[in-house]
Amino acid sequence: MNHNQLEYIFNQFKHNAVFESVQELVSGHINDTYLIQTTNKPYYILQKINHTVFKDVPGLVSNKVLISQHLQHKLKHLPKNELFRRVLSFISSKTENFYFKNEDGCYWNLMRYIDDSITFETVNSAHIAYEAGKLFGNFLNLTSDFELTKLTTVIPKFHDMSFRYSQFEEALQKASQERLDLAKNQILLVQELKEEMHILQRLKESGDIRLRVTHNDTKVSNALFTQGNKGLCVIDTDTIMPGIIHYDFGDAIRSICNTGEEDEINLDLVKFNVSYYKAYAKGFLEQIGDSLSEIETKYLLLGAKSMIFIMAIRFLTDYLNNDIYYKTKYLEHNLNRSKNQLKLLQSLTNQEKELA
Ligand code: GN1
Ligand code: MG
Repeated sequence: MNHNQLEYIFNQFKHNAVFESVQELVSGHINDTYLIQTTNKPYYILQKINHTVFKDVPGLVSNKVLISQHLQHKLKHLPKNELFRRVLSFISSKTENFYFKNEDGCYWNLMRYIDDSITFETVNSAHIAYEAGKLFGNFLNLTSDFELTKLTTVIPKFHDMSFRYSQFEEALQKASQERLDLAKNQILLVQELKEEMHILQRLKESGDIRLRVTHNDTKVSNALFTQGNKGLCVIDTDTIMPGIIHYDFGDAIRSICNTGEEDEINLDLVKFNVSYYKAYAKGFLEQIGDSLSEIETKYLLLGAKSMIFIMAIRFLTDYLNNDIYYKTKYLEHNLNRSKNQLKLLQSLTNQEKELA
């Protein structure tokens, strides 16, 4: 996409800003994200939504906007400027939708950029882990009274373990011998863990664990912090859907407690940090603990294990399928991501007694 095309798309939204320049932000695995710099602040984030992955983009955008409006309403006592920093705000397009559909069939959406904030790919202090716990816990708390039926299920069975496991088994049937050989150890590990990793799935299906509004992509890079390292805003609300609280607790732990990055290939650097787990859990439970049922609380740790596992099998499955889902930069990228997650899971399991 060149500057002129991006400027054109930016100007299909209702704002009074003058486009100055654009910079691609390369962090997500799915969508394309651009920072639009304008002659005056605020700047904006323009996003092209991957409609191969997200089949119902209007539904996705509707979820994001409804949740933002809900949060804005809850926080309406805050000064406007502060509110803009704490909640994502989406800009309507000139066609009155919160997205713009280009002639090529691609969907775009625009939001205000929250400047003067920082993000982390890996966490470097228990304080950040604690702040992230408070931030995501508060997000779930504030959205807990949002009516689930208003949400579109943007990716059916997104964190459904039985579904992900069956996709893995299907990939095993179709994969090339070369990839099967290279992934041999990871495949065996996944198969060994199958039973334990279905426990939460069954509790969800039986209704013992209830459905709530969940974010479903609570990796720490989806949390903005202030320059003073305070939790500020939850971003990337693409995958908000009904789910169990363990998904969000677990996915945050998956990224916060990994001493290495998700793409780290030196597995000696990938360990599970117990003190960050405790700090995250403290912040999280301070915000939402009172409204959790006994069974929800009891299984939080298994939630962390299950989310690490689900990401390990999703990366592994994509590797076996010849990398058709996630953006990859080199041939064994997905396999290495999967090894990383499995190493993290093993490290957690080795330290499980300290976490109970
Ligand atoms: C994808 O694109 P991004 O980074 O927001 C994925 C998440 C994974 C994540 C792993 C729709 O999110 O489920 O946890 O990569 N999103 C989708 O980093 O598949
Ligand atoms: Mg995401």
